[in-house]
Amino acid sequence: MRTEVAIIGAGPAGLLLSHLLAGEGIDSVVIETRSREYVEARIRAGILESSTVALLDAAGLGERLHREGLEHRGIYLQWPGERHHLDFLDLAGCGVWVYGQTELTKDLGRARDVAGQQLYYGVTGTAVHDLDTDHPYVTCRTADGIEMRLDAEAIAGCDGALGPSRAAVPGTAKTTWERTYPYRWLGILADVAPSTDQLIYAWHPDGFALHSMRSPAVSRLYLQVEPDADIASWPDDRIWDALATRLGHGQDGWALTPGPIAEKSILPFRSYVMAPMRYGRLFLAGDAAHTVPPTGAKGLNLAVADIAALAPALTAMLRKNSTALADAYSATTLRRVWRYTHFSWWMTTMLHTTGDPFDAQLQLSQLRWVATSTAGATGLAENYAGLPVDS
Ligand code: RFL
Ligand code: PHB
Repeated sequence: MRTEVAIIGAGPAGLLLSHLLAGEGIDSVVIETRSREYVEARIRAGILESSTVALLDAAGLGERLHREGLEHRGIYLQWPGERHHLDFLDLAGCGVWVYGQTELTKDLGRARDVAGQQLYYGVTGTAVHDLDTDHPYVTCRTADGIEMRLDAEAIAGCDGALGPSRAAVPGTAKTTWERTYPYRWLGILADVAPSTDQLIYAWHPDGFALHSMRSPAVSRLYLQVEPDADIASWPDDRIWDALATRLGHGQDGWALTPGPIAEKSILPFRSYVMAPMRYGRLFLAGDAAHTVPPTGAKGLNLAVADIAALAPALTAMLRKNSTALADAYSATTLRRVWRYTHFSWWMTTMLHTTGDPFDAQLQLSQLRWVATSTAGATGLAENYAGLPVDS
């Protein structure tokens, strides 16, 4: 089979790329190792920056998001005895949107169906070939067991942190940076109305906690846990007790309402960047090229920002025979990647306890400054609510 762009991965990055390319009349084929049901049900990100929403609007993908998403002015930052509101709209001129990655993935999938996109779910054995030539190709086995060879002008590696694209770039052609953290998150989805109108990020001596949400009826909450924590040692009652303590149940009349837990899991937690984000005719985007810890709510937004740069670069390369944007893609994109890698690391190290009493005092001092100084609060707001997509 022949196409113009072979896209590996039907996560937000891969689906959005196929959508934007189709808008330019460029043909693509998307291959995905998981089933469509799995991809659309996978609970992950929940926060979209204004620039992400603006891009989705411009691409005709924002209708349900505006109808069902929740627009938030800011967040609460708290530590024992104190809760401060940071108003992003006042501080940085824009807010954020709560809209689950599951919903965005479904919207993208529907839009691709309407356009007649070729999407192959359930493929196995994906491999990329001849990347340093003008005729790269991808091979895999389809869900029906048919061996497929996909010849393309370019390959987009949108296959996340565990996909084959990263590994296909030879060690001599890339530099990687990595940071692991001595903790993980236990995340729950609960069928109960959120106990807050905006997200609460809480520092606590027992560990960090986050109160997020998905809708007026569904809450999403997280707890910092030991890196080797076992989900079996966290029965529902223990989770709700820890959340109540860390989020300040009873403080100034605030109450956390528990409810039935629909899903719980322990999440990976690390920073990773690979550069350049291109090798020959293979272009990497989203989690395939970089991973951030979720404390800054940046992963999905970064994936969208990568695609906002990659789609015009591939269009210019394939339609105008101009490689300037494609040649600049990695350097341009990595500026934002490093900004958000730093921001995610900064939020993470400010909010998670390490057991070291000196660290705790520094964190509390930093939190007080961020919450009470306009300069401090504006720095957090600009990074969290989002820098312009081309910065
Ligand atoms: P994805 O979503 O991982 O999609 C990659 C796809 O590639 C497929 N794949 C393959 N396909 C074909 N052949 C192969 N050999 C393949 N190997 C893998 C995979 O099955 C998958 O479908 O990457 P993409 O598109 O780059 O999107 C990135 C985002 O998913 C990710 O950054 C965010 O979810 C991160 N993230 C958050 N980001 C935010 O912006 N805001 C948040 O609030 C936020 N919260 C989160 C998060 C990530 C989390 N987890 C689980 C890591 C909360 C959590 C808990
Ligand atoms: C989420 O709602 O899943 C979420 C929100 C904010 C974060 C991380 C995850 O920083």
